[in-house]
Amino acid sequence: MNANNPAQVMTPQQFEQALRDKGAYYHIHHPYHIAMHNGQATREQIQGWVANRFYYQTSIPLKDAAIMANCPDPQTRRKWVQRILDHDGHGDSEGGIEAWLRLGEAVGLDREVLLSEERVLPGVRFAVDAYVNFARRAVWQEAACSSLTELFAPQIHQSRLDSWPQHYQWIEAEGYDYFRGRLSQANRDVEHGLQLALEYCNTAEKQQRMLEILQFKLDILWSMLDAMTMAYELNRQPYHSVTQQAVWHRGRLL
Ligand code: AHQ
Repeated sequence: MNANNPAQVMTPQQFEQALRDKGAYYHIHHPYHIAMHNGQATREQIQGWVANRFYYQTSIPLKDAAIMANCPDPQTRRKWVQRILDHDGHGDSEGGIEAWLRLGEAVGLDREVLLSEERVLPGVRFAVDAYVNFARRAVWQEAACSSLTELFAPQIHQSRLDSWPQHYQWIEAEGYDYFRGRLSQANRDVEHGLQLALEYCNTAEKQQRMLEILQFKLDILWSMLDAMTMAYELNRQPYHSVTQQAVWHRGRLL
């Protein structure tokens, strides 16, 4: 069995299993997510999560556009463009960013609070910007396959739909539209992403590097929740020892 021997190339089945095994480090296992799932999150912790994750959501189309800008293959681009449309909207479909703004309103945050990015913590911004900048600079196949954390996403969206409505009666039901929409979109994304990964990673070196890239993306998702834990659970937001004001930078500088 060469799945555990980095020097030898894995079969596509073994490589897919090695990618799926990375699910052990998915942010569904982060204490912040577990607390939200178990109904132990406060209104402030939920609002903080929604406002910070909005920065991730609005960065996804920039990430996907960067991948398209680096991809010379029309067949791939015509599929990948759907990801941008899923978020930005198209025709009479409002898109995921608009749906997330409605999630914001459902948890008691005005659209302007999300759009202003005033609540975005530095650690969240740095993690998300690392993802966008990786996509701008990386070989397009590597950037495309870094989206494969979505192998584990349908489960996390479903877990919210299964638990939040009963735990958080104060959240308006319209807010859950985003998670419902992602169930099918994530599955479609993964089908394409997995096909790209299995085609592109045809050597042991490429397979090991792709596993490292997937870990990088898992680290991004985990680190976002670490920043939120510091701020909203431990009350140690940046500069808390100097001021209770939110003095960190807000602009998208990169
Ligand atoms: O809502 C999410 C989303 O639109 C995307 C796009 C995709 C990518 O291109 O990296 N990843 C992703 C994810 C979304 N939601 C996260 C969540 O926990 O709600 C999960 C995340 C992912 O697994 O990468």
